[in-house]
Amino acid sequence: LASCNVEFLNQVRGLSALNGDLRDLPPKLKSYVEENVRLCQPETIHICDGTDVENSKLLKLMQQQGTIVPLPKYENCWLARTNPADTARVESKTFICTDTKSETIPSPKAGVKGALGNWMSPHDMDKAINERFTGCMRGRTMYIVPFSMGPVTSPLSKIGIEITDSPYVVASMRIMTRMGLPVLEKLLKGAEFVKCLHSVGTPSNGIIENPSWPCDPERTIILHRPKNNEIVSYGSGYGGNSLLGKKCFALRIGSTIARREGWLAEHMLILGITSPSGKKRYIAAAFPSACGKTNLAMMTPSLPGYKIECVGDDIAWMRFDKNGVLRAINPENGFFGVAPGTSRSSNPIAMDTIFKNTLFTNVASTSDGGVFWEGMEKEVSSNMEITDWRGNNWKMGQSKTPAAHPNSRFCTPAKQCPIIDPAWEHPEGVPISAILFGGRRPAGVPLVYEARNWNHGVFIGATMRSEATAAAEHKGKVVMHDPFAMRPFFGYNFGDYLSHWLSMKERSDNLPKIFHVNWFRKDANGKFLWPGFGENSRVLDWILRRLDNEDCARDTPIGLIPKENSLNLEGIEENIDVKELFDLPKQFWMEEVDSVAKYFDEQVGDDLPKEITKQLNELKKNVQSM
Ligand code: GTP
Ligand code: SPV
Ligand code: MN
Repeated sequence: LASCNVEFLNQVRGLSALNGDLRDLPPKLKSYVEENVRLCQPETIHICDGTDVENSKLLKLMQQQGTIVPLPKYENCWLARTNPADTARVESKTFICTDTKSETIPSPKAGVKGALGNWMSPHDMDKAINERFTGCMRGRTMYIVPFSMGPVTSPLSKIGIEITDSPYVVASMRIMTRMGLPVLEKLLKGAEFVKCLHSVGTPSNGIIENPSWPCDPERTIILHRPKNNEIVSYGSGYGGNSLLGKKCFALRIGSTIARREGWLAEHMLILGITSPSGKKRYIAAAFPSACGKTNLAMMTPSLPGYKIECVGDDIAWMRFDKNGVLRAINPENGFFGVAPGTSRSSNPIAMDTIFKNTLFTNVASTSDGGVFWEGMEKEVSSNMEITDWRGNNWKMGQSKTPAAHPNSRFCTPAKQCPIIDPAWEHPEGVPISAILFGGRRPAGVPLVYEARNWNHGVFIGATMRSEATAAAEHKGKVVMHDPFAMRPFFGYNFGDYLSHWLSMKERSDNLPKIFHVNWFRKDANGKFLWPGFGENSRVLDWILRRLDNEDCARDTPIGLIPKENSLNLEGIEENIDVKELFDLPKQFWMEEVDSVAKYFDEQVGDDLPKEITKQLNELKKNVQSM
């Protein structure tokens, strides 16, 4: 098979009959496929059309292979249990390849490990690919997945081709992107595409320990070559490592395209909010992984008269239109959401979305054919038998390990969301009035504050920090710097990224206002000071009033916070310690400024735009005079 080529496969194995005809592919796509058939040497090829028939076949195949089991309690729902070594993104094995290192990352200070991405030379990337991909699909089917990020008809959308040997990836891409024939048609008309090559791999000793979830954790690698609009991912079948439209394309390659074309590709939810007076606005918000985007995007407001509608929960592509209005599309077609913590009380809208046509990964299962995870304790009867994410018996209140993996997820079609925004697929995108930054800050950072202007807002995004979560391989709850919630997703040098954000100011007289929020501040006993979830509508209410220029803010050293009694707390059940929620401890902020200064100095150095240094000096001066 070493010498196999597309024509050969096509003719000898009757692949055109199997699914699609390779000879009909547009020339560029055909040569991309041929090249990778030669490299990966698959047994067969399958061009995905995205139809129900195709999907059913794939689901059946995955059941036979043991990759998924049905969840008969619901309609068309499935559970995949991964190899326990393949449960989250692997940031340390993720690289951007450019001719020079400085295109990818700022130079960290001597002796300091860079924390703003990993660079690889073109030579090393080619080597890494050849070492891993040569013959890696022997005995397997190679799926050709044409997909669109964004509605197929939107001028803001972009096309990708994912070549993969994982039916799980195909089924997931069908949910997360627009996949199949309409995209092929667009390609036939000459559309460009981002090249995405993926294999779950085979360990170098040839032994696949867990045949229902093949992977190669030791050699896993996620590579991006922005110059060629090219992504190559090996060894993992999980989430952001393998569904290449998501973080790899929409954020890492996306941000490099956005920089070239003058727009923004961001790790942000998009929501529509209608106030009691009937005025509707859209807000985009960047929180790091597992810090509340899906929950805010689908929030059920506790404040009477408010309505939230969801455009997207993870990624926003935004550009200023000719009138200077920032317009955003959600490039995705589904939600790949964190399961634990999702419940009728925290996120009823998600619960009303996910129990049909959903692929669950690494959640626990119940003896009546349903799912279970931490947070669902009140939603299963106590005599239910539970099997944990690893497939072992699990007893509520007795087992020491969690039933569901902390990064277990649901993969579900966005259109099923009962509050999906009527404009969520509008080709021109929705107009953004405010941008929120936020993270998990157990101490010192108030519930909400407003940037004084665009540059200050960019500074606030640049100085974001958050506790580590289970979405990647970081251990413990250490507070990490995570600028713009993009630290794992920058496609190019963070200093240049900041300049790009600062330059947006020239594109509009009508810039969105920028805010910082923190739902996660804790009291001395480690209890959250703010109830969060639906109560976050009270913060959005204040933000909307600020957009209407209501005089409800007062200046502080760090920005504008609500004037006394201006945050609407009417009818809230919990006792809220407003004073502590908005307290600005001088010692904390002195340390914060030092930590940010050290981070910029060690990690960004000369690549830090002067304006950001200016903002930092200003903050320092303000904090010293506290
Ligand atoms: P990614 O999909 O990884 O990008 O995560 P995300 O930003 O969409 O986070 P998500 O909304 O899934 O929330 C992650 C976790 O934070 C869940 O366990 C939620 O229950 C919890 N969470 C979300 N919002 C709040 C909140 O307002 N308060 C508190 N205390 N927890 C929250
Ligand atoms: C995140 O980690 O921010 C996610 C999940 O949204 S993944 O698709 O794995 O990146
Ligand atoms: Mn995310």
